[in-house]
Amino acid sequence: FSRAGNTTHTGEVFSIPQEEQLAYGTAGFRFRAEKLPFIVFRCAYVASLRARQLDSAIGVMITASHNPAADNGVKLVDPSGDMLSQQWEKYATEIVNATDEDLPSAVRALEKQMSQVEKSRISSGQTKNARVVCGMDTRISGPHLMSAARAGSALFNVQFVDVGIVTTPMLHYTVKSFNEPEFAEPTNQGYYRAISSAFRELYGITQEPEGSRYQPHVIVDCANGVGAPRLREFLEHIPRDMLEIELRNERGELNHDCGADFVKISQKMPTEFRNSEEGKEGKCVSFDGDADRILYFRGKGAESGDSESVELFDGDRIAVLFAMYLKEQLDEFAAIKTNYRLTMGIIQTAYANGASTRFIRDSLKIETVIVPTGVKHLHEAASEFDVGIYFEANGHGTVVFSEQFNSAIRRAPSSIMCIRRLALFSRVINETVGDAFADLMAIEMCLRHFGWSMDDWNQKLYSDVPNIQIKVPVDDRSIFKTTNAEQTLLKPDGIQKRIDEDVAKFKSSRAFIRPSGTENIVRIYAEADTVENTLLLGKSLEQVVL
Ligand code: 16G
Ligand code: ZN
Repeated sequence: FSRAGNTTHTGEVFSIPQEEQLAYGTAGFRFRAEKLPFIVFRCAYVASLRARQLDSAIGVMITASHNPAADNGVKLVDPSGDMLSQQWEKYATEIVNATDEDLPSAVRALEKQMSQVEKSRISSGQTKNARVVCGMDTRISGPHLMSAARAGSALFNVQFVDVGIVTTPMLHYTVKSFNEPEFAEPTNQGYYRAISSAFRELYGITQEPEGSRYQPHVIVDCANGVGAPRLREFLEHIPRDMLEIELRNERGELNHDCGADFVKISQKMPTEFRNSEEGKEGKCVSFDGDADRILYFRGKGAESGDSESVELFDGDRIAVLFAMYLKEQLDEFAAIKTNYRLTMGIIQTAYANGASTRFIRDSLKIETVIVPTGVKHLHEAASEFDVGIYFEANGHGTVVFSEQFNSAIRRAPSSIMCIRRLALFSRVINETVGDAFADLMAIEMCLRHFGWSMDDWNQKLYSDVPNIQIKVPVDDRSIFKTTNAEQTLLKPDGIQKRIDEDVAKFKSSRAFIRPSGTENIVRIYAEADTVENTLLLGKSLEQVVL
């Protein structure tokens, strides 16, 4: 696991050249698996440094989510269970890019930044809670990378906890549980028990309204990933008469022809759902490879003339469902406890369907905030509210609750129904990060509460406006600079003006162009009043960047 600098014939050592530098991106480090052992080793090393500094558990997750099976990646998790702080993303980048020769000085520079308290804790050996907690998805490269992580964290003598094959949100939850023992037991069973017991209790106090059309039956596309084995275990805690869940795509090739990313981008049925009657009529759900994303869908049916196309119930529609349920409870609460005011907001990105944003603002009268792509931006903005709901249209999202919410609701034992509902809902949800299992349970509970079928969930809110996404390969995406939460291009000069002119030609239209954070492409997003106009707008914008 070493990375020597380039040596000249005189024996002088150079650092890693700029073009070979690796950066901790929105998804951590992600590459073809062969490239990763060294990177994972160094990341675990960074994690152990941080664990020792804070005398806490730090997480290392080995996954490449929805990417192909031959890829892998690594992300670090902060002690609270949240994603790594931005400051430490920078440190991780520096340590991963240091040559073996440069490493000691890179570490010294980092240690210089530590506070006196942290230094004295380390020198007095007060590091008994320092742990690196490491999990992996089902990729075959996982076990080897796990051993690289073990070796990396051994350098600082920090305990290493191998939690094996888990979903990304389970790892986040376990890290939080190590650091806050009252939260849950830091094991898979601890996670299953905490979420399922809140679900069962909430089920017990949820009445279906008269004339309910709710169906407690769901078919899940597991993307042939870690969602499959862990969901089977989780479901042992959920009685089948409360919710019946069938699993598909459990053992084939990871993310191939299935999974939330495939369904979202292709808008097609995943494999094992095609030609199935239930797939067409029923309530279907798709996870991604590490089960931190969830989408609902159903077949459009034979009458649409296209038996493979799906109707999507995306992250926006899920966010609106949560918002309606939580708002109803919060309004009731406000009527009783007039001395408390709990705020609620919904965080979206530029990709949110315009119809959803209009519905939230105009009909629900809830504040919306648009932030740049990437979960950390959404999570941070959501934390400004007492109840902060965030979702990317691609299905990554959750709800976060403030300290004020905790004291008014969670720590206030109460027989008042709205308070119990809020308290239990907040325990079904995994606040640390978007979680397909927890979101699934929370969504089903909201649908049951409203007595809604898929038709109801679709028709009672808003109709998605037609939209399109186009990828355009470019030589250098770094020349594209955006502002206004990625909705306006500042550079290259003149492009934004052409976008504005094109957009003005169509009704109810909206469009933006942004550089991808994960691939060397720019992405075009366009919306307009009809499918044809959306295609026309998308095509004309393609000409702008080509
Ligand atoms: C990363 C982000 C995801 C975002 C995607 C956008 C996290 C954990 N993941 O996968 O939220 O939707 O990047 O990719 O933040 P893009 O920049 O290529 O459009
Ligand atoms: Zn994922």
